[in-house]
Amino acid sequence: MTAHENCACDAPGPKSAEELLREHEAQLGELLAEVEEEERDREDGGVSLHLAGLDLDRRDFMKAGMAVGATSALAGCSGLGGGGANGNGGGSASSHTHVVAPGDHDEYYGFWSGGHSGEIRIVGVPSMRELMRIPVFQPEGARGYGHDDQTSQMLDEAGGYAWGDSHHPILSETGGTYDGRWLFINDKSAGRMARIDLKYFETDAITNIPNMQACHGCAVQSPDTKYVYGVGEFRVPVPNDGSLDPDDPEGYWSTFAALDPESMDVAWQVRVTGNLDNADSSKDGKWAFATGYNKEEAFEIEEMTHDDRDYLKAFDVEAIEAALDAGQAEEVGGVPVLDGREGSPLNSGSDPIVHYIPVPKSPHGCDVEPTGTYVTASGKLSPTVSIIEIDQIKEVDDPADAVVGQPKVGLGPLHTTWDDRGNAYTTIFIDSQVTKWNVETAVNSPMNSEDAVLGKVDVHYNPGHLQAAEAETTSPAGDWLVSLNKLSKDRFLPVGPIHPDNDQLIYIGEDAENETGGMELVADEPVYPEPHDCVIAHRDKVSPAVVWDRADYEGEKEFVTDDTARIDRPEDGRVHIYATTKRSEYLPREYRVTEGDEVTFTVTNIESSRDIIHGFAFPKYGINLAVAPQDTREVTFTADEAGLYWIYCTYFCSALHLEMRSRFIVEPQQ
Ligand code: K7E
Ligand code: CUA
Repeated sequence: MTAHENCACDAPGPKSAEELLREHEAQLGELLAEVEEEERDREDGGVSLHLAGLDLDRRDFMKAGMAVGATSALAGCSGLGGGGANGNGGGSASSHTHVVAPGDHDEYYGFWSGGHSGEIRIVGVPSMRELMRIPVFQPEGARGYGHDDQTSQMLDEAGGYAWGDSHHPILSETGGTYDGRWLFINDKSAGRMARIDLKYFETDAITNIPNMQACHGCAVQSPDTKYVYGVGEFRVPVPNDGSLDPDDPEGYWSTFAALDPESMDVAWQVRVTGNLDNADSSKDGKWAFATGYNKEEAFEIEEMTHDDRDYLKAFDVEAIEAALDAGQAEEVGGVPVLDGREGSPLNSGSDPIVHYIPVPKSPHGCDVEPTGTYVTASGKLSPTVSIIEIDQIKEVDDPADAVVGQPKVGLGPLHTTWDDRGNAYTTIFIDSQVTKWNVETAVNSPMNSEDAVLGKVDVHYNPGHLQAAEAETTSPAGDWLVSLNKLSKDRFLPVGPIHPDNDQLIYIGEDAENETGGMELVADEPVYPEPHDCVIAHRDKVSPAVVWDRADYEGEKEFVTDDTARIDRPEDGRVHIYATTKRSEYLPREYRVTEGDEVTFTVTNIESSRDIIHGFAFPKYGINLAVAPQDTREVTFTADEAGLYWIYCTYFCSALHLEMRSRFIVEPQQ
């Protein structure tokens, strides 16, 4: 089959949804038959499924997904049906309880990305209870994020956008395991990377990465987090100021960025051929990997998905550092950039900085397994996962020879995670399943065979990422796995046309010779759109403070006490109010300023009792501070309109919480 043979996009005129669906059903049926046929003919795994170029909207695509279920005899799967033909889906009760009794704690912290809600969510695993949300790329009222001077300035300096699109939360590591210090998160809606301080569970830095739009993949350098990697997905003209011909692909860049985790400054960037997608680090830190699509460097979907192969890019970190030391970087947008495109001088010698390893088309997931021997790339338009032996990358003459296994796992493999017994778990988007397979078996069996597959479990529906407990470390826990499913369809009470996603908890602690390989679906969890990925750490590895340590902001902000609460007027037109909060009053009790004054509030919560938070809401200026015990927040505004305004407490802190309010009086100018 040629790439365009089944492409509906060539058809003239708009079609009805029904026509498109019928057409797509027929195409999928043909494709499935063809995959079976090609598999017999070919040993190299170069199966191409031309799905992306189909001119279908999302809903039609999903309906077409059901057609895959209907033709499942061909693919050997049970598709999207509620209960599932393999008897593991739907409403079956589980023998593995995930219920955490009232007052008991979960064993794991889960850190979820919030997708276009721009946030991070903390979820207890295995209860799947949402414990907290951490706003990252957007202002948020409950935590006063983007309301006080410090966080609003941070958001402004990072571009001042009202939202973000967070996909890949990554925990910092020491010695190859989570150290509980930081969480990093990309922003696909801009070229941004943020850091969350896990002492206070707050965003404390956001970097706007130059020469990049759509920072997608995110990884830390194992084992000790010397770098945080941010991966530019979209190719964009550099400089992007209208001076370049937008129709000339030559002027477009996609870059791989390494940030210093302490300063969050960009340490270096590498420019590549094609674009980039997901990323991971080798366990010894010597390699960073990124999948990519569109090596065609095209602007439109049909051309982007034209070729049978795309690349897994392997970045040789030592070679990159040597090239930087040798002064071979060009400064662009204020950061050093190395040219890592195919055939560039830095890639032509014996020590290329980027190795281009061909894998079946449009690889998406990029995951290094726990022993660090292999990195996998999942071809989202191929039914296989490619296994690359990391030590072979420098040894082989033909980069393709570094691919040492290619198990056939199902239609639309996206992401892979790991247990502690040498098994991999891959989400299968089109089949709506998770496939369990053994890594060594896959390496030792023929390419494109199902020999390594241990079982499949239906998920509901169309999974993106999945993540097992401790799976990014060198010793995964091997008990719980979460499948982050894009669609929930009929799984919950309907809530209007925009549905929640469905995160499903799967027990993977026991291997079994049954259809699921022992995987057991345990719980559904509706989630607000749209998490992409999560990372799950044992609770022993995370130890947040429950009350602020004022030493952490000494010298930056004054810790106000009832004795030092005051109203200063350092100069004409400037008022600085130092206030305390406690149950159930603000001190000073009221504030008088003059119209036009620039006012700064420094507000300390002088309580030291756990979980006694006071709000400081000033609706007139769109302000709500959340001041935790022993914390101090500052906010500055101009009192530009005479009148009386109530400041009130937004956290229900005591029986007299409603009375906890103060008058802010703006007197007219004389
Ligand atoms: Cu597959 Cu952004 Cu990792 Cu979504 S990405 S699923
Ligand atoms: Cu303080 Cu309510």
